[in-house]
Amino acid sequence: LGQRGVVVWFTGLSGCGKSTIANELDRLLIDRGATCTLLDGDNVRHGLCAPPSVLQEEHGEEFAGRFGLGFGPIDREENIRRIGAVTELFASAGVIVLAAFVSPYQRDRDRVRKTIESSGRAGDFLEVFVDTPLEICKQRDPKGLYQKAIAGEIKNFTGISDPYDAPPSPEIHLKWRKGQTPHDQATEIIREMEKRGVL
Ligand code: GGZ
Repeated sequence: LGQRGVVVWFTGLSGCGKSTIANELDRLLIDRGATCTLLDGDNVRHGLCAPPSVLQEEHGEEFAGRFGLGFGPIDREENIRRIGAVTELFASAGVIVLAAFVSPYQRDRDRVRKTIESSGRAGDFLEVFVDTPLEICKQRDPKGLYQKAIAGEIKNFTGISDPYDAPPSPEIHLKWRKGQTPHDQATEIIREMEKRGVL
C-alpha cells in the first residue's frame, strides 16, 4: 500500500514556533522513510506569492501590483488560497505536506480544509494550533518585527494591529509549556497522526 497524502496545517502567531516544529517533524518523518514536503512563509512568500522581480522588470510595476502579495486581509486570503491549492496537489500525489503559515483567519483555514476534504480526502487535513502566548512571541521577536509593529512601522501585524482567530477545534492543540522543545512538540504530532491512522 502506498503512502497516504495528508496536509498538516500549522497556524499561530509570528514567532510561535510553527516553522521550527514543522522542520523538526519533517526530519522525523524523513527518518521514518516518509515522503514529505514543507511549505512556509520563507519559501512561499518569496516564490509562489512574491512580487516576481524578473517579471516585474519585464512587465513593469503592474505585474507586482497584480500578482505579488502583501499582508492586507485580501492578500492573506489569496496567499492561503494559493497555498491550499498547492497542498491539495501534493496530498493527492501521496505526499505528506507540512504547511506553516500564520493563516490568522479561521474562514481561510476552513476553506483549505474544505478543498482537501471535498476531494474525497476526509480526515486528511490536520489543523495544528501552535498556541504560544503573544507575550512569549513578543519576547522572542527573532526578526525584530514585533518591535517594528508596536512602533507602527509595520502595518497589519498579526497580534498587534491585525486579528488572530484562535482555532476553536484544531485536531492538534500544542499549548505552550515552559521547557518544552520543538522535538517534544513534533513527537506529539506524530503520535496524533498515528492515532488517527494517517501515518
Ligand atoms: C504577520 C508578517 C507581517 C505581518 C511580515 N503580519 O515570523 P515570520 O515573519 O517569519 O512569519 C511571519 C510571516 C507571515 O507570513 P505568512 O505567509 O505566514 O502570513 S499569512 O498566513 O497571514 O498570509 C512574519 C512575516 O511574514 N510578516 N509582515 N504584517 N506576519
